[in-house]
Amino acid sequence: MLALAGATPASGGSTQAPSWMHVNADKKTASFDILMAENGNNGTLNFNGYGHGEMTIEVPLGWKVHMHVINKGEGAIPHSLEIMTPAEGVPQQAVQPAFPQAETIDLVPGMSVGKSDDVDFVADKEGKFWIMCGVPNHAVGGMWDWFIVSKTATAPSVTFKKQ
Ligand SMILES: [Cu+2]
Repeated sequence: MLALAGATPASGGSTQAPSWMHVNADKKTASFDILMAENGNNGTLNFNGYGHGEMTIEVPLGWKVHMHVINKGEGAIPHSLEIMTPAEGVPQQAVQPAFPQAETIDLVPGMSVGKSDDVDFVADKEGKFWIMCGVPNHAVGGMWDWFIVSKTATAPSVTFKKQ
């Protein structure tokens, strides 16, 4: 059972450098603090408050990506995070990550409330990817956002689109 996902990332949205993004241009490293279930948005199925593709994180091709991922726990259920290659629809649960190591621990059962993990990978292929929760039915429920690796971007950025 697949759910339809938005076909394109946020465009015409508001591009920002949020406080939870840290950039080291010399080391070509982009760091992001990701709070899973940060608040009640989308029934708590969100990353930093965003789901259903409302948030787009973009990094330049070849940069190192560090994500400090915490289950903030609004809703008091487990969550996880992975970067995946978009498919026809959002998958029911975790699939093979798009980049080696681009996944948290407890990918399918989810990390319990308060648990954190560090995800490190190299954004070594261009394209549009999804940030999604691997816990069954969460991505289908909207717990997914965009992750773009761009050959033309010169710095990391985050774009928000309210739907
Ligand atoms: Cu989840």
